[in-house]
Amino acid sequence: MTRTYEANDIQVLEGLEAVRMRPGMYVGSTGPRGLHHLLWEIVDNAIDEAANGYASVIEVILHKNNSVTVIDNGRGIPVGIHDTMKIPGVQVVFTQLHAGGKFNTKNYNYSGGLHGVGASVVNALSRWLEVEVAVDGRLYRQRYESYEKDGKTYAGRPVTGLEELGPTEKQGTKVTFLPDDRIFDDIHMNSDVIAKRLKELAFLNKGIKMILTDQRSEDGGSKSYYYSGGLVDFVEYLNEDKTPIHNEVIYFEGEKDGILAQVAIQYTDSYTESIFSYVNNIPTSEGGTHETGFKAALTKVLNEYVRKLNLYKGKNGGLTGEDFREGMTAVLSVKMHNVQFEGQTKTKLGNTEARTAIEAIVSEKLQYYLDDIDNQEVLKVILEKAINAAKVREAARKAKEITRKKNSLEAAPLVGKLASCTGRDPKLNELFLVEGDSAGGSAKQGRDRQFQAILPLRGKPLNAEKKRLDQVLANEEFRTIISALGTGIDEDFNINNLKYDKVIILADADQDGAHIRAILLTFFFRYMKELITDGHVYIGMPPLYKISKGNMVEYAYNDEELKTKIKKFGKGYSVQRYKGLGEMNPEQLWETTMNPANRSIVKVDIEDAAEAEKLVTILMGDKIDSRRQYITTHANFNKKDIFQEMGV
Ligand code: TTJ
Repeated sequence: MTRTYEANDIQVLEGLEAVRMRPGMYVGSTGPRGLHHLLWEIVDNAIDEAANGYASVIEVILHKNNSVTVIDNGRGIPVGIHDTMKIPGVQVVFTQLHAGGKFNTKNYNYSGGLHGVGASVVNALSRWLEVEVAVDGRLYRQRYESYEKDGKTYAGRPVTGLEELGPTEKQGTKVTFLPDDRIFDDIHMNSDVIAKRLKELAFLNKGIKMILTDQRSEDGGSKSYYYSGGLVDFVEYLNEDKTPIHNEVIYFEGEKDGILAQVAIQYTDSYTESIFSYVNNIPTSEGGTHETGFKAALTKVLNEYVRKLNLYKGKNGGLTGEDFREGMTAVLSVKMHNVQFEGQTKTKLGNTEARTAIEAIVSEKLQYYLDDIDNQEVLKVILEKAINAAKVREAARKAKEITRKKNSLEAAPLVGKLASCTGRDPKLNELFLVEGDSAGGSAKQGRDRQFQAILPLRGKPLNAEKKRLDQVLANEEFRTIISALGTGIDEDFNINNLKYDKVIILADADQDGAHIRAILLTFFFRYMKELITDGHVYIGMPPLYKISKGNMVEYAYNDEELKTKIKKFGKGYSVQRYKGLGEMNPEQLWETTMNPANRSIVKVDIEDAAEAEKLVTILMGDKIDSRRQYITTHANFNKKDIFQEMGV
């Protein structure tokens, strides 16, 4: 037996004047939020009709006099006489407080806005409201008004009966109301706010066309929103300016214990997570039990793959939830009854049953999706991204631990390799990061110890294909650099504690040297950005050639210079090509590379942080093509020198 929804199904609890006495209790406030709540309340009803498959178009019209119309093409509110009330169903809907569709499993009704109060509250807080219902080829209309008479307040009183206007081709419900300026501070609704919400509703309810017409605007134009892909379109929209790492948006939906969940996910190459969650189309910005369930399932399912495929051998067991959510954009839309909202702004779902239901749905459906032979590539990129996140996190944690122990570190043997300077004014001091122990030794001997400190970096650990930052951070050399600089890193970074005005990277002019420079710069970019933006980082430029004739010695820093100098020397010269810093004795190193009077150093300056990030990503990324591309397009002459032999 199919059950139809009739006038009798509308439950009746009580009457209306109370709403005008305490409007805040029903719509939150008499400010803009409360005002717009009137509209959401009406729109929710139309959305329900559409969500049940009976309406496909919802139109909102903002009129010049600040009245608002909402139209749907659904079945129409019942016009039949209610059994106990003895008035038309539509009149019950607009005049009886808490009247609404009775809950049963046949007629889903998740309506309920923030306060779940219904159309009668809108009527009570309006100067007038008119409803037109087109049903079974007949058009009906009723008008309600709120007014004062003989010192008494009348709220949302019918001023006409339910009139039958005649035949119609149409079907659906049309409600127009004028918010009461005796209640609300300002009755002018904001078209942008409404457009944003209608768009959101169109994303959340696929296939429903939402139209907004603002007759108050100059062009009086209409905007419309329609997304056949629903949440999938939503996620694609959210990721519009990002770079997805898999093409297809992951989508699944499910139901458990009367709780429905729809989920859309796509990962991008970014490092942030953005989860947008909704309950009954209401944004839950503070999250809540449904989000907790979603996250728990995601972590559990993905960790199972990591374990099964034996992909990660982290010290502290599996990957964390955050690892799996790095770069994730997700929309979670839940439909359920008896919602309880909590939190500061009442935008946090409190129902405990939502956590278990959503966790069960997501566990099952996500695993099903990722087991699919067609989705193995998606699975792979997600796991790779998460494992990388875990490694970076682990390394960053280690590095931070070190800086936290900064004081003990300064005296510790770690810095033993550092030959510090005697001068105590950081503004005059320089720190040379020198590739290799032998060059480091020469630099120590050749330097001016008053203001020049030397930190030799052992070439090997840095050279050995340690491209990835997480591995780099775990490196002892970096811990030494961090404590030598004194600044701390990442969020603990404080430029005021910098012990050197210039940090000069001194590496060979070969591929290994270029690699070390890139790794160091990347490290600074990512964890000590200000060090670069404040102009403290330099690249030292050792000469490439030594030209001598008798006791005349000159140095050339590039091929051009070599040609000029050779010309100058005439016949009988000899040229030595330096293969590395280590070939220079301390005096030569001082003369050519360290002495401020002769040396040429290049300041590393990247204008904006965004570009710097890009540089880091490209330099550290695996995409050889984009690395080459980047360096060709962006590197100026000096920077080209820096990167010339990075192996790209
Ligand atoms: C009730 O049962 C019979 C078929 O229609 C059901 C119903 O109430 N549908 C409905 C209500 N469609 N649209 C509405 C509605 C639309 C607006 C704009 C405002 C309100 C209060 C209800």
